[in-house]
Amino acid sequence: SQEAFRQWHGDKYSMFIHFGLYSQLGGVWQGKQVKNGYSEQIQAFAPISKKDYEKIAGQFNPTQFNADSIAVLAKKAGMHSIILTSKHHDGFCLFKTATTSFNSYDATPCKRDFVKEMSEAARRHGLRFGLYYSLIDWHYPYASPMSPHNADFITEAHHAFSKAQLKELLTNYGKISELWFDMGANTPAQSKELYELVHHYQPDCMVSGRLGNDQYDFCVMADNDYPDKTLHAPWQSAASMFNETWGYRAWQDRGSIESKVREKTRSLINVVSRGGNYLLNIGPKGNGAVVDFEKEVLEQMGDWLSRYGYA
Ligand code: FUL
Repeated sequence: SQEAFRQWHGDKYSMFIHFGLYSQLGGVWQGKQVKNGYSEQIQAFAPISKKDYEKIAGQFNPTQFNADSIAVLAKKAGMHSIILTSKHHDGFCLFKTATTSFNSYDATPCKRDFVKEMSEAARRHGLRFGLYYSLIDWHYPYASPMSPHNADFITEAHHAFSKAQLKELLTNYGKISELWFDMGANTPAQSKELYELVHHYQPDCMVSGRLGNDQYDFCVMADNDYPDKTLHAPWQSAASMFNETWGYRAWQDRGSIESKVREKTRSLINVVSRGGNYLLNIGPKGNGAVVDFEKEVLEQMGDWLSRYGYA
């Protein structure tokens, strides 16, 4: 609806969070830095067998993950909503689900539902809350072994699984501001069905263009990209702190805080002034702590925004 669009567009600047089992590896496998791809996809790039990867869940206990302090950080940064990875390509779910035991509640010692924690904290601090959801899940054939690009098609079983998960996500966690589908090779009928399913449960939830087949409420630019002129259709630019990864990378060369603040503030201005929404990512560590560098960058950007009356 117009109202849903108006609200979503009003967010302008939001926080993306890539967090999952991969955060625990920090871009390192068996003592080696895995350099050939995003660290959130380390399972495919290292590569790591399913069995070994699943073992990581047995040690997943992010005692430093504090949803309230993340929400406070987003507020300080001048952001208006938070989008959390409910499930990335590895298929590990950050929510308690009946569809698979490979989730942060059932497969880990911590027994936590991070979607619940983050959704509640966001609302407590006056922020809207949305979900990233990958349509690729490496537990399904043809969506293996690695990137979106070699997923040939989504099987009916996989599609049914996604529908069941989406129903949970859209009915158990209150209002979801946007569903950030990440690309899979849906058929037109599958995309349409998922688009309708989202709006059936939550009519005002904005759906990202990566659902495919022209079923969307807003377009998402290529990773870290934005157009050089004003676009009149609803659009969003998703940006990582460091272009090479979204998930935590322990060995990342971060450069100076000052130049990062300048770079990201410039992107924010370019995006928003051209009519887009800017979604800036953080990749917390495996123990759940926000990386100090990222925290500092967001706080300084927030200071700048409030100095000019925007936050
Ligand atoms: C991409 C994914 O493949 C990356 O891992 C990341 O999640 C980015 C935001 O979207 O398509």
